[in-house]
Amino acid sequence: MSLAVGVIGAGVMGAEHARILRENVSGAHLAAICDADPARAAAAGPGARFFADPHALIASDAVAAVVIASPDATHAEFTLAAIRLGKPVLCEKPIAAEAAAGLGVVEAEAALGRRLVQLGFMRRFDAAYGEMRRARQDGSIGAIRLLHNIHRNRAAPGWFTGAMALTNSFVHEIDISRWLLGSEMVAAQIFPAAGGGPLMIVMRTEKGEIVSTEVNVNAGYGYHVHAELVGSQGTIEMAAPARTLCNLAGARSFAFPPDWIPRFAQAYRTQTQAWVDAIAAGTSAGASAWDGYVTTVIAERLVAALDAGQTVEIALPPRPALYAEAA
Ligand code: ISE
Repeated sequence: MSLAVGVIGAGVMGAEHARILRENVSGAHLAAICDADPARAAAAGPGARFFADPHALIASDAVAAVVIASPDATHAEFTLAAIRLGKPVLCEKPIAAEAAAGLGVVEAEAALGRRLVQLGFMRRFDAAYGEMRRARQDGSIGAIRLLHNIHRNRAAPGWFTGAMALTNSFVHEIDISRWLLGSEMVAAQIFPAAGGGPLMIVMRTEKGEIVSTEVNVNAGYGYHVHAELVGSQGTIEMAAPARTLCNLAGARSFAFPPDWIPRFAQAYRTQTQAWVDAIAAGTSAGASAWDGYVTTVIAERLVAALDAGQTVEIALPPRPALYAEAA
């Protein structure tokens, strides 16, 4: 039986989720779509049932599972509504705009005793990150010492506030670094460059690994994500983010994509398929609500530390048994 999915939000990510459900996923279909703008919703979900009210979509009998791709501040509210109705959710990151709201989601799911929430940390489904994680697991580059991350966006949209470089962008590196290393972060320090950005963040893990990240939301030239894992015997890093090279006018070059969708197209598709398959199998996949909460706690602590430049110690509440396995 095909899973009837309702998508909340028809902006850049909502439209992409709707397209993936219509074109790239087996075992599920786009049943409903919700957006404040009916024309935008119709363009993203031709033939899907339109809802103006997200809560009506979540409650509808025509919807068995929900993708949340609305503005960050609404994620926790809609996820909680789905948990109350026992409906599985694929929620775009972050889990919430504030850590306290993220904890509310974790507590609701832990009280239910069953994982219904998958966080949209799609990088876990990216082939390059997967190879890097396997290199750590099989010990091929020796003991892991460092991880260097680069996260550059071409240009931040007008509505992107300063704190969102941490709460909306850097949460990806928090999650992927925990997942790559299999370690929890225990301390972090942030250094804004002159003028307020780019940001340089250094984190330390419980095992003493160091994670450096440049977050640059206005890099100018394109979308560019890079990572290099440094071990005691060697390193493993991402290759150029391109399938082809162009030889022209005395130079060899490749193009950077304008945003994250082309770079992570395969990861988004694999993520959605894993979500659908896990629902059918009664299991769970990808990042959990707990993983989402942890990233939001760290991002929030760093927002508070931005001006002070102090080292932030990271303290988390006990991990509920539901999330016993490591990230
Ligand atoms: C955006 O919301 C995403 O999730 C992208 O993957 C990320 O690279 C970008 O910085 C975020 O703003």
